[in-house]
Amino acid sequence: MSEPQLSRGTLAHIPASVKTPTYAVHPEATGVVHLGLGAFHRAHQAMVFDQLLREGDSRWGIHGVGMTQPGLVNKLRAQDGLYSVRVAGATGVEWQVPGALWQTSVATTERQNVLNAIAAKSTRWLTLTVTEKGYTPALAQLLIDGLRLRHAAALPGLTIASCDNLQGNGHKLQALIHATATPQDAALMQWMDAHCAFPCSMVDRIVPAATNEVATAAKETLGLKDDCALSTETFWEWVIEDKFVDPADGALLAKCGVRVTSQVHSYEEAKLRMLNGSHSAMALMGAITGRPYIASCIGVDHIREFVYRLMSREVAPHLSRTDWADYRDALIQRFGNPYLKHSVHQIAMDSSQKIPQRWPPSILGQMAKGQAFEHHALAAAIFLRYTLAVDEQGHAYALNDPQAESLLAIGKNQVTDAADSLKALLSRQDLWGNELPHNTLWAQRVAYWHDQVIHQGVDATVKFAITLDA
Ligand code: CS2
Repeated sequence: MSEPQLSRGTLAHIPASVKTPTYAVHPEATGVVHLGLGAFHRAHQAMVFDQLLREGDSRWGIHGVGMTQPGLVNKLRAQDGLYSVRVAGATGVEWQVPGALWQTSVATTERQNVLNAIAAKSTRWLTLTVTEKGYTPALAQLLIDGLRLRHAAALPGLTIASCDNLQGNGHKLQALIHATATPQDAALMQWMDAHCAFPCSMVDRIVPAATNEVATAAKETLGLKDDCALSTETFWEWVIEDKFVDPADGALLAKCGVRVTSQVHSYEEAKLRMLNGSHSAMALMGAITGRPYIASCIGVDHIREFVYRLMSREVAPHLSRTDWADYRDALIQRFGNPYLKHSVHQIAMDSSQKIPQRWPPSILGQMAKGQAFEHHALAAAIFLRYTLAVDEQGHAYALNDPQAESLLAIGKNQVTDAADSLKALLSRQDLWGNELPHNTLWAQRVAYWHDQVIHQGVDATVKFAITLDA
């Protein structure tokens, strides 16, 4: 006999200690189309929408769209859109099965389903977590085609909330749609600007990719097999600009703990530079030194001190968020959460798309004030070392990045010809912006640290860096 598996039909077998959905499901009347059905959405926004559904507001069921891979969508379909989430932190461990995912599609193979969902009468919101590299004309075209159907049917506009780790994500998405639209779309664009809202938003929760360990723990806890189980931390934050097609949505979200404000910018910049900036630095260090998880990196005294100094000395002075010291201390705690097996290679993935948001604003801020930027210069040197694609023990790893080919070409001779590699890396405006590639002091400091990293190794160099009064 096959093992009993999580589904709507087996929900009743789950122990009462696990929070399960209690509301009716209406797959034909989803209110939210979500693009990018990764772990993050399922353990963050889908849980906020689950809360709204629990409170009796049936307009928040999700039509979840996997952008390319049918694998996960198939697994979710086999479980009627259900999956369990282990929420773990200093206060303990809880399990929950959110029930907001009512429909699923795959954008590449079921494009028409996605367009129909965007143009469905019940749809009110469209949310996106398609990752930094997902902001392509193909994404914009999908939205244009869906909105065209919606416009033709004389339906109301949508609140379209980009939730990716990009500064000003709402503006970026709206601009991308405009840049992709053709002159024939002029009337549609006018309607979109007048009737749809593009709030900027900052989302935060550490949600590692699913692991076998979580699947095993889920089975023990639920008494059912769950092929889509996730693990996350207790902390979550969603800050969204007060800009909705239906203004009443702001109060509804706020009641669930979402911060609705006109000041998203300060939360975005703090999160991208403090959390994500430290994440990228640690992930690259971990990849090179052979430490598999973020918790294994922050658990090392000199790495923790490096991250503390990076945030305090080089990031914080340029933030508009004034409670940064508490934010920093909370982040260091969160990074150490032993339940989160957050792979350094998962975070190092797509570094070419992530670093531009995470590091250059702080480096430029320090330069403008005549202050040192040694920690970021060392992080940049470590990034170059990472492109060697082999760790300090000699184990090769893959560079999973849309720029992998060019990065590997830049990095391969860095031990024998460091100057050439440094020049090729630091001249790239796609990584560093317009100013840094022309800054000779920046180039000198990265070269200095790169030489240390190559000859002394990452750990010895980081240990040395934290003794400097920079
Ligand atoms: C991470 C983020 O993978 C990454 O690049 O830095 O996914 C991070 O875990 C989230 O932004 C936390 O909210």
